[in-house]
Amino acid sequence: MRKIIHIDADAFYASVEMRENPALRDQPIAVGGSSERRGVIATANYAARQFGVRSALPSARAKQLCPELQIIPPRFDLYRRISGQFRDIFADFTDRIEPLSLDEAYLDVSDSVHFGGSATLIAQEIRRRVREELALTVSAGVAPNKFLAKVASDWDKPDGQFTIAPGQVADFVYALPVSRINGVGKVTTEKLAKMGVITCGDLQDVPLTDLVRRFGKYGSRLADLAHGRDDREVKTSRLRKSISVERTYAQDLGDEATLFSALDDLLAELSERFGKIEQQYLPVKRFVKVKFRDFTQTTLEEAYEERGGSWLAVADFRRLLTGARQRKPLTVRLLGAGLRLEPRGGDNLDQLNLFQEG
Ligand code: DCP
Ligand code: MG
Repeated sequence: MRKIIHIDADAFYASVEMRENPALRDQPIAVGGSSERRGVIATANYAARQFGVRSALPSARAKQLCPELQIIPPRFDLYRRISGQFRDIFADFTDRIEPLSLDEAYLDVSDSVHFGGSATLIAQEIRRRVREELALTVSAGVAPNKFLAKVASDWDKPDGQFTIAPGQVADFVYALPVSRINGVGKVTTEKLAKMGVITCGDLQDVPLTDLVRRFGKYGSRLADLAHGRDDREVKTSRLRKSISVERTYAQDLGDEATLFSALDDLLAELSERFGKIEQQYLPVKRFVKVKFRDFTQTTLEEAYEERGGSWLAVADFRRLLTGARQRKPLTVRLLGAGLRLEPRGGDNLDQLNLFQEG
């Protein structure tokens, strides 16, 4: 029996823009192309969704639905970077990660030793860390397979979590509208409705031969899904390139003593997390990241000159932090510390290569 977690960030691009500019928090915003240039909406925050603003809607139409809507141009590099940070957090719990897009991934935690193997507690911890370290929210679904995990992550969105335990699968799918099956769009939903099929329970009653006749190969897949069966594996992703810990502070940090003590906390956590992967990865650089009061950020890094000694020597990181701070005379709202990594050679490398994206 597998334990699968599906993670999906809430209003991803829009939430990132709200994080970067808190003045946007309570206003309807969208990320997308400009309405003057016939752009479309990539996503909208929840305030804008109340007006019917949705992904793929022409921006001009979105402006009609919600005249106050602010449409922000996308910053893909930023979203990609954050996607990597999500991945770094997931990687502390399992190597078996399959990213579906920048804001979505499946995790197979069947063999995870964390939290006594409880996928629900792992998902909770992932969501807590994303909130604290990245100041964003993600929703999570926990289930015995990918299909149900994805349905579950959507169940309690935004900032929600929902578990479908193995013993609940039968009851859950029985009442589940077929329109919630990933891949069942408007056309298939209508086709099924004409056959009197609204829920997966209804779908279970349709003979397999009928489904295959009408939907071809997808018909037998539908029959499986109707029963909550899905044996697709989580296809694991590429190697990690860094490990880091960062925090956004409720109150800006100003004096050196406070900053150093915050850094100590980060290093303690970094050390614990690096310890779990130390056998597979060799640190090649250390870095410190600082985001100032004005939201500009800077990263200072240095290579390890000798590969030996302590990777996480406090004095080295303090020196980097002091250097990074000197770049601006402002207080600090976010602090991060991390290591750039290379896979170690030998057997471990071969093992890791098995997980590389094809
Ligand atoms: N996206 C896009 N065009 C689309 C759909 C999505 O450019 N038609 C982008 C913007 C989204 C991101 O992909 O922020 C993630 O897509 P999701 O479908 O997960 O949507 P959101 O994360 O924005 O919202 P939700 O809270 O519903 O997950
Ligand atoms: Mg999302």
